[in-house]
Amino acid sequence: MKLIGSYTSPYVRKISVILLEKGIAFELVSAAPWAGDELVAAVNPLGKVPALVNERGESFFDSPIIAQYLELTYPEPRLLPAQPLDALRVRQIEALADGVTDATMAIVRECRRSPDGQNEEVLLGQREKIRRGLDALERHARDRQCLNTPALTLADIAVACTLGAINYRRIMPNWCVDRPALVALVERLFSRASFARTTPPVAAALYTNEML
Ligand SMILES: N[C@@H](CCC(=O)N[C@@H](CS)C(=O)NCC(=O)O)C(=O)O
Repeated sequence: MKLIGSYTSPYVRKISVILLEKGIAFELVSAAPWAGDELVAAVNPLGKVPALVNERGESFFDSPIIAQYLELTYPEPRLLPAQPLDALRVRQIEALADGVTDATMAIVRECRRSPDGQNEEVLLGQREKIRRGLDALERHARDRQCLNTPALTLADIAVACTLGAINYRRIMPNWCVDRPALVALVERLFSRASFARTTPPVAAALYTNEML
């Protein structure tokens, strides 16, 4: 099993955490989508990471599809509830977390432009998505119905990777103000070996030209 990408990508980190939590052996094949890496295009025509290549050479992307593939092929430990509608609710939270990550990465990309070329409306619009998304996630973390449940789920993993990316890119340093349930959730998750082993390298943080 080969995972194409790097831990600077929160989507790649999400898949790595799932692989580690399920105890699946894999090789992380470092690839830079923004540098036009041919390997990325060869396994994903969209030229994005993560992509997962299984033992038969079959590739899967985007990260929600890879997560579903791993859940179907390696069911234990379960990261989704057995009841299909409950599983869908967990995946809805995954989609919300991924959407907040998308907004975070859009800000990183915008801030890589020269100050004159940056679009203030784009920055404000993306920040608003992050603010609303995190408020919704805080409510879910307090409800403990689909997120922050006793059993680790895909929702927990996706949310922690999103918050890890916001911290790493220093997009919204005060996100934790008034969001105590999310703070407690990430503190708990970041102490797990799967998260400790997938921490992104410090050098690539902030608005650099390193891959996203
Ligand atoms: N929805 C995708 C997002 C993947 C994504 O945007 N990955 C970034 C790296 S963080 C990428 O490869 N971007 C290259 C590009 O957009 O050309 C997923 O969940 O896998």
